[in-house]
Amino acid sequence: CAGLSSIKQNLLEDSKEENGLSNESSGMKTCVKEEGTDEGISTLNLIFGIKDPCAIGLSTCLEVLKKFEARIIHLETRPAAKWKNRGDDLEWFVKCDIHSSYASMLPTALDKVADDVRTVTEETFPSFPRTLQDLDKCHRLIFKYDPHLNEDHPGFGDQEYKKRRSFFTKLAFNYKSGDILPRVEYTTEENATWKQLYKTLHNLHSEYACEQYINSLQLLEEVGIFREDSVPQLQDVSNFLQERTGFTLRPVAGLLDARDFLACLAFRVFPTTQFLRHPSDIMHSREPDCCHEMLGHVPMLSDKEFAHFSQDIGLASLGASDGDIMKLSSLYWFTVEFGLCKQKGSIKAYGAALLSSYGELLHALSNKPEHRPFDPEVMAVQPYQDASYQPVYFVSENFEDSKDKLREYAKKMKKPFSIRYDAFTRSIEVLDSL
Ligand code: HBI
Ligand code: FE
Repeated sequence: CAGLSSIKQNLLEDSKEENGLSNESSGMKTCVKEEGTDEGISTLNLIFGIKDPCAIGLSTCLEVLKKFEARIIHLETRPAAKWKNRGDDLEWFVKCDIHSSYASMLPTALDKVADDVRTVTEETFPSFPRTLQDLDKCHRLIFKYDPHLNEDHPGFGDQEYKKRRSFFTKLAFNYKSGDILPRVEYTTEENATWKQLYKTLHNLHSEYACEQYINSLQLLEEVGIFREDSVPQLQDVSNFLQERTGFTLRPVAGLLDARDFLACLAFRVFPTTQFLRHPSDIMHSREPDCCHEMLGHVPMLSDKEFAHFSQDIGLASLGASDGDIMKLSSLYWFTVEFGLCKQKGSIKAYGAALLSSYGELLHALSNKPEHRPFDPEVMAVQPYQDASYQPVYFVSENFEDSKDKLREYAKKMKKPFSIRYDAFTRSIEVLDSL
């Protein structure tokens, strides 16, 4: 590193000049917090890589901080986020107090001698769950199709049905992460609803469902978890999935807020409704019910590639802006709910909303709607509707290809931090944050 010091020193002088700090008596006085007052002092959180991995690289950066009379509160070396693509795999995090009038200059000056300088503030991203227990707080519901509130709901005038729904709502709200999933004694009527839908859809699946779905469904039947006569129990299904892909279920009272819903996916947790649709409209349900979860989502969640893909949407959602949550919701919609894929020269369904809906499955695979190639940029902004059949569906080449494309898309989402999922502890590690 010989000679580097003087080169960097020159850079530093340049930056000082550009910033109007040409000499030590530039008028910038002490930045140390005065006792009892925060006036004029800003706290900066800086993250940067050093151009040279030897110690002098860091000391050059610290020189800049010294010139600006920054008071270092915290200095840390840590692994750089993998996707940053820097040669060096370490980066530095500095928290410092600096006179407010120079707060914007310091990152610019540092940028001359360091790599990829970023400032992080506490307000720049929404908070998100980091552990399985935190998911207990991800329970904001959307009351769009609630039988108690929505006159169009087929159960609106049915007091018995509404009482039963309140029972399921309580079950979901009382559940805490780590609890055994509550077993439900389903009524004869509920089991009859399940049976009718099960039999009807079964005939279609062999022709229209993707092979991953068909294989999983067969396995679920073989082990006795899926049976024509009785609604499957969440605990049994959750155990089944956990052994295959690590996904587990947790009960939910209805349609969750998109941010909360997607956050669960990041932990390979699938929020699952336990109630059944109203018996007056068995072939159709505007809200997710247990039939939709079991016949739509569960078989696909036991496929490794698909599980990975689903978790990736969830991970991308953590700390994302509201705009990006909308885009990820749209992506979720056109894949996990309404996705089609190519298989052995024909197009098959893997989306849960299709696989659990007799009418839309036939519509999606007919020549009426438009079939477009899988492209996250397009899917993220494609308007969608939940009141009638989709006019457009997107067709994946395969799940691996879709996963890679989704990852590329997620990388471009602006976040002031990066995250890693620790599968052993089922928790999220946050890098670059405070
Ligand atoms: N909530 N319970 C539940 N099930 C879903 O499939 C679901 C949800 N909330 C939002 C949602 N799906 C999507 O439309 C996206 O907004 C993520
Ligand atoms: Fe769904």
